[in-house]
Amino acid sequence: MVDLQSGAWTKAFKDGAFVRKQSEFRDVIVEGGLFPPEDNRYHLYVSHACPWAHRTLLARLLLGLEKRITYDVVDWRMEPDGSWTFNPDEPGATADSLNGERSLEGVYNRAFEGWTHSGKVGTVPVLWDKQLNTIVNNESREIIRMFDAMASAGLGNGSTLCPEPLKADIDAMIDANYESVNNGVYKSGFARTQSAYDSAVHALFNRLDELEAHMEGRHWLVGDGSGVLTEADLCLFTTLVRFDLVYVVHFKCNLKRIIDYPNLSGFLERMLALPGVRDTCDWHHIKAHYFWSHESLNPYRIIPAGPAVGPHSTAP
Ligand SMILES: N[C@@H](CCC(=O)N[C@@H](CS)C(=O)NCC(=O)O)C(=O)O
Repeated sequence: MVDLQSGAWTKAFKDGAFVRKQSEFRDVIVEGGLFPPEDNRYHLYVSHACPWAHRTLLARLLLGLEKRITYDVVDWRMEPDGSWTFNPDEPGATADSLNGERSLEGVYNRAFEGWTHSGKVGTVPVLWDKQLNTIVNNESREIIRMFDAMASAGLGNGSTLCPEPLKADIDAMIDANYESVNNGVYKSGFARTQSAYDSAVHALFNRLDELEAHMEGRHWLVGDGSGVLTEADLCLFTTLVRFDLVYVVHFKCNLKRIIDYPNLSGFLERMLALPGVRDTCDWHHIKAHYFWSHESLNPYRIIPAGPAVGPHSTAP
């Protein structure tokens, strides 16, 4: 769909409500398949700003796959048409060390001839196969599940983020949070009618209220007792950790802040205390990206000073 404001392919809307595009590459890493679990075969393209891409870096870290899967990071500036570029001069970003492309679109073109002319825009994360030189998958939820399969195949640190007996509960929790929370912040922010905004923002806070109650006495979202760390926690974390920093102001998600929810704040702190997790959070990339990239929401690209409180309060 062509965006009538910019003339470019950007976002799809239905009755003023933002509709997220489906990911196009949906192959799987599986033993005996075209893409088997193998050391140093797969490469991630991520943005540190992006909550979906952040999930994949967290799974890579927590499953002990850092030495098995390489990655590159795009610049935090997303162009008005939704495209990403590589900029090794930008702190925290890299060149495309694998394919030498200047933009992520170039990577998509390598996997899908004519991508540029297809009217589509390449999203992050991208999981690339260095052997067959193509994209395996560009859907975060599926990528983290495949990383678990790689870890189970003996490439990881022996842990799992998706224990078989909890799989149904994990999927149900991820599903329950997807439309209302993960996508809900975008639906609130990109809404083009009052009613689209109202319904997104209330669904979002209703679900956050439910999650706050659910987390009473628990450490993690799923599992008996205080729960066990799973994919469901990663998927919620990457949205919540951006919430007070960006979504409250930029996406008008301002009925409450995460810091106003004691149990959800505790959950954030617990996630951030896991070894290496804080290092996956680039507050500057996150904040600068949103306030700079969505010109229609913030035409002068002014980056707000706050918040003065919260885990990211040391952000410049
Ligand atoms: N469903 C995808 C969503 C990925 C996504 O939308 N990524 C955003 C960055 S946060 C992107 O690359 N957007 C570029 C665009 O839509 O043009 C996933 O979970 O992996």
